[in-house]
Amino acid sequence: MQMTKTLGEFIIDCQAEYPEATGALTNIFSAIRLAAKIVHREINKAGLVDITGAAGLENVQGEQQQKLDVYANDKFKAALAARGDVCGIASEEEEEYVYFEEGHSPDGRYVVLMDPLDGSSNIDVNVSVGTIFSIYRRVSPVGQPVTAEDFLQPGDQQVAAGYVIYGSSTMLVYTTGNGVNGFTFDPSLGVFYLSHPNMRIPQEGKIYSINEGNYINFPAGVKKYIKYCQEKDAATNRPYTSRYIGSLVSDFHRNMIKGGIYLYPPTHSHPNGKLRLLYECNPMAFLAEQAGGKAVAGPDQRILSLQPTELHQRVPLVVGSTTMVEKVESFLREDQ
Ligand code: AHM
Ligand code: MG
Repeated sequence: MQMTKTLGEFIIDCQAEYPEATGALTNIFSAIRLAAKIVHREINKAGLVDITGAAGLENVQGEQQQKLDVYANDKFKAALAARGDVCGIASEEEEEYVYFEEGHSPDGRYVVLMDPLDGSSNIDVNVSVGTIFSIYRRVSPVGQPVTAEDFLQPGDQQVAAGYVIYGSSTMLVYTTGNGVNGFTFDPSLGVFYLSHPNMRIPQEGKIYSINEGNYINFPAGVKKYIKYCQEKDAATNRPYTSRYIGSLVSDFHRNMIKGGIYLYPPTHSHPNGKLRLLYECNPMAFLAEQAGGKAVAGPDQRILSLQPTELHQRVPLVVGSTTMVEKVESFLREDQ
């Protein structure tokens, strides 16, 4: 495929379709794009950390090394604070939400929620990780400090969401509620190119992704679904293939392209599931729906309709190809 349109050009083209647009979202995407490039650069030399100094130590330049998830958090936070359009952020790396004080962006109309480096335990073994982000219009008055309500909005209020996958190549995939588009980074030029226009998740897939080590504690409906995936049935193309990277962004990205399902059900150690509603499940659910897929926390519990109550709230997640998600729902319903 010929790659001609850059992310910057694409965003400007989209903005031109909305004469009332103020350019705020364009600025926010510029910040995300910049931080993604910086994190990409750092991740790509992560293997050198033993040579240049591990986290908490000084590297050969005498600089303090940071853990990469803290590093990513700092870079995304700084990039977003530097634009006048974001008044606060919430992050997996921050206990409380962060208000961008006077001198930064108190007049911004948007808040950003993020997991700056999801799947970061994979870094040590050279496996793909990602950044997940979610953007809302604030509901409190502009010019005032942000409030918890600005962050605790249901996912169907998201203005935009996306992820960056730092994989065999780095990609940025996002939606503003008008389909999903993917951009691949050319590191030699420092530019993201539109490589995956109008991404659609196949209605039906044959990949299932779940941490089967937790099998004993799964709800009965999930156990039945796993057995269903493993049964032989030519008509439905079973048995399915099991693929689990343990990095939500990577598992989701593969399933979106090939068709498949990702599940993180309640477990013994995580009775509400492990993943966070606000900056993991909601953005992925928005992307899934925009690509023609589905995301639920349980039978008939659409992720995007859930009313959040806490910043770091966890919920079960079933996301991916619509037919597969509906099959899981039907198994779970039988056991209600
Ligand atoms: P993290 O945000 O602490 O990295 O945790 C989220 C990650 C997801 O990327 C991944 O799908 C999941 O945790 C894997 O969990 P587990 O190791 O329990 O299967
Ligand atoms: Mg995470």
